Amino acid sequence: MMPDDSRELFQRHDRNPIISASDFPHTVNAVFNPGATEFDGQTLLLLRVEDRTGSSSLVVATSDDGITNWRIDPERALPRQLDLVEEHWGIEDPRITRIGDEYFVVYVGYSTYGPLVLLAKTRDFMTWERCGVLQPADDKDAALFPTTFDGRWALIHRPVPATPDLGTHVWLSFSPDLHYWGEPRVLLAARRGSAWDANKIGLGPPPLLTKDGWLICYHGVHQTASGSIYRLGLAMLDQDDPAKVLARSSEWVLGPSAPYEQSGDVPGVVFSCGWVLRDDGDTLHLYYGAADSVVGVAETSLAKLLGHLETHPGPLEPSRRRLGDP
Ligand code: BMA
Repeated sequence: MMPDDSRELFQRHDRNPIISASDFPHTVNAVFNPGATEFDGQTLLLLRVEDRTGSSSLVVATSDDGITNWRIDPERALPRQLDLVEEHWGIEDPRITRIGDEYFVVYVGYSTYGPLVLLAKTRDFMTWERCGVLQPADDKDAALFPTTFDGRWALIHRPVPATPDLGTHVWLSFSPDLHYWGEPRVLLAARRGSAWDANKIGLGPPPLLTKDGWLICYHGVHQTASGSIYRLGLAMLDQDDPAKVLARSSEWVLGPSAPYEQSGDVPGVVFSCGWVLRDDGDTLHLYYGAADSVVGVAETSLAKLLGHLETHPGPLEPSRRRLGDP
């Protein structure tokens, strides 16, 4: 690992991009936005693989060290099911939550009615049980917590409102049975004005339990004259009450700057659906899609991320104070 800039919280691996379309045995358009977990002593990525028709499926790749020698296993895939309206145009952006010895994969189904949130379960990434729709269209960027809260499961998700001028925000909903979802509320509101996370945000990887609470990584979509910039920032939720936001960083912590993040199908995008905390309890590998084309990995220290949230606190809610107010 060569530090690319020691002032940065995340260090990109010098082997980046670690997986590209050219690593596949057959022709594909792009490989990006993987879910990530540890499985059977290896790092397992569930890659979003976009074929040359334009549709995506989810394919497993594994590595002993989480950085090199990725083995792509097309046999271990969750293929989109063309005959399902919910998956007709593909399946995208999986987030993996391990609960007991099952892996709950929350992913986006590109349905004929728009993108929606789907759940599938597996024990081995070979055989899958599809569990249906968790949130109707338009909704994406969703993940489950690995534990219940007062007997209720919790899902972070990102519906797109009919009035996007008022912002596109991150929501939290609860369920007694992973089937019926309710108690929806805004968890993180998109900031306004010049902020890096103004107007449109969405969850990145699943929440990670730390000594300070649930660590959240989310993306902010910054509009510029030449398109959108997708960057990542941090927030912290209360361990017992995930609806309570304890901290939210004022600054983004990873943004597109490397050549493979700046050129591709969608230049200017870093988009993460998965991270893995290593056995030392501090080394964290963040896997991300770069420019909607390839997969990168960036390393950081969990202690540093928690420290950053303390030293760079942002307002939890937009300020409503007016000039002249006391
Ligand atoms: C989001 C999702 C991601 C994609 C990103 C940038 O809306 O569709 O899959 O990486 O846009 O294009």
